[in-house]
Amino acid sequence: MENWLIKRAKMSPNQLGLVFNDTCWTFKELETDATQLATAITSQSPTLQRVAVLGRNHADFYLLLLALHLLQVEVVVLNNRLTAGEIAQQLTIAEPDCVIVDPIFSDKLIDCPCPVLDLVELRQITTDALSYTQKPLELDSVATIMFTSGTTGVPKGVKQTYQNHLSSATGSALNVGMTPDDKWLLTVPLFHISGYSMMMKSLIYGNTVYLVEKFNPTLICQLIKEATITHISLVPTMLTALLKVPDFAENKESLRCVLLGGAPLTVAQLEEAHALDLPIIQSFGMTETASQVIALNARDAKRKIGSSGQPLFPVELQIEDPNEDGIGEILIKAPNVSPGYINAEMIKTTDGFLKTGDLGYLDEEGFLYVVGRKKELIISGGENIYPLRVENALLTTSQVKEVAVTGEPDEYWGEIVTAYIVLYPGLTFDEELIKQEIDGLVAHYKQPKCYYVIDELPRNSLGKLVKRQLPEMVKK
Ligand code: S0N
Ligand code: AMP
Ligand code: MG
Ligand code: MG
Ligand code: MG
Repeated sequence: MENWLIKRAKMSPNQLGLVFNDTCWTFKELETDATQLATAITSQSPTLQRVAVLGRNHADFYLLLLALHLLQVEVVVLNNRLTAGEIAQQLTIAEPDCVIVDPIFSDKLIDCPCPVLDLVELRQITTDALSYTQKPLELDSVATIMFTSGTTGVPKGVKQTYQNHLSSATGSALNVGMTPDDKWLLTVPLFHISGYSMMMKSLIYGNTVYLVEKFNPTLICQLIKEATITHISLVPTMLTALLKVPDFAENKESLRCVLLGGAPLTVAQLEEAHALDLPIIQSFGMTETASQVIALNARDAKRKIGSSGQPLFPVELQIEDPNEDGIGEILIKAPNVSPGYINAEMIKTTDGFLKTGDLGYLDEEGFLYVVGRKKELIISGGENIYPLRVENALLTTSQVKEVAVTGEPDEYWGEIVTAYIVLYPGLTFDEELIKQEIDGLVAHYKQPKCYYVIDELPRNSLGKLVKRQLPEMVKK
């Protein structure tokens, strides 16, 4: 089919596509600027198939993503909170032709195994002649690759096709209801599917994106009022922060949809939001499903509090091997589901359902309740953290003889990374020193926010670590 930016610029050239700080772009202007940037990129690097990007929520980065969408290359979207070493590992796995970087992150590419292009310099190149030919867009082609942390500590690159993005956008719109006049506030990172999907949706729906650089609850609250924002996507931690802003209740009148995803929310938090009459849409989704696949609708939001909702129109949902309480692994089949990882096998059932690694049950009306995880994953503020990686980093330090890392409930972050450590004999615990020693090995958000020193790790008769006994050991 036709490229989505080109099609959108033809369909609604004068509609606002992007607002960033005090600057606005119509879809026609987005197309013009993205074409300029695409031309600049190909003038530097003519034959590109896969490009990695490292940037932040900024108009330049948004235009870069649109330029790469025009070029229809595979885009490896890197998380800017990672360390240089973590980024180098992902680049070694993905083997892009080059990395395009926002210069404020240049120091994260010191170990970069491929050529690096500077986004600000590319934006300054002006050329008249188009140096690339626009190809038709094949729905089965890979549009984006986003890394998700793996249980073994090796990150896995999730392939997301154009079909995945299209199905995600249509399924969401059928639930939420969209008009071209809707204004979607983008404050989740563009490098996650939560943020990237909003850019894709905007091309597909023709609505305006208000892009915000930094998650600042007070400023976001003001922007909602000033710009009469209708839609916003949030992870639970962000909602918790917004609910604490004193005048949030007065500023939220224009909101028609507060899309929540990425992590569970407690019923108490949901009730607080409903008490304010916030139009909450609770959802369940993954990088592997190109954003939400299950969502509550506005009508059922209060009646089904605590549920993540029903499968969206293109989506099939099953619970595998339910126990006596109906709880089993959540299985998803949909055109949203990724065709696979670039470097690992994606586990699907023989009839094509993705095994999510999450546990849940369905009520009598088919609404999903997510109750836990089979996979050993910690979700803190919507960021995924696998314990093994943090444990390996801690084991390299001078004090730690043995360690177990878990996620413990936290009102703000949802879960916080907690380390239980056994010290080498004769040492006194020095938290500052540990922090220094792991800095650079794992991103800050993955570092333990809480440490406990214990005499030995709890093990069963076979010598296997029993993590669930850890909190008991330090209970006061
Ligand atoms: C929650 C956020 C905004 C917190 O970041 P903030 O407040 O900007 O922090 P900083 O000022 O940068 O740093 C302050 C200190 O806090 C540490 N830190 C930052 N983030 C975390 C974290 N998550 N956990 C623990 N610590 C954190 C910093 O390290 C710093 O500490 P020091 O000083 O020691 O360095 C931010 O984390 C954030 O943006 N989170 C959201 C991420 C996200 O979007 N996740 C979703 C991923 N999942 C999906 O995309 C699939 C689901 C989905 O598509 C979806 C999800 C949500 C909504 C809609 C959808 C959809 O379906 O469309
Ligand atoms: P990610 O790989 O960052 O896309 O994270 C996907 C994971 O987030 C899922 O596998 C779940 O563990 C978790 N998740 C997303 N939405 C929900 C929800 N509504 N309730 C509970 N967990 C969720
Ligand atoms: Mg994941
Ligand atoms: Mg920050
Ligand atoms: Mg995540």
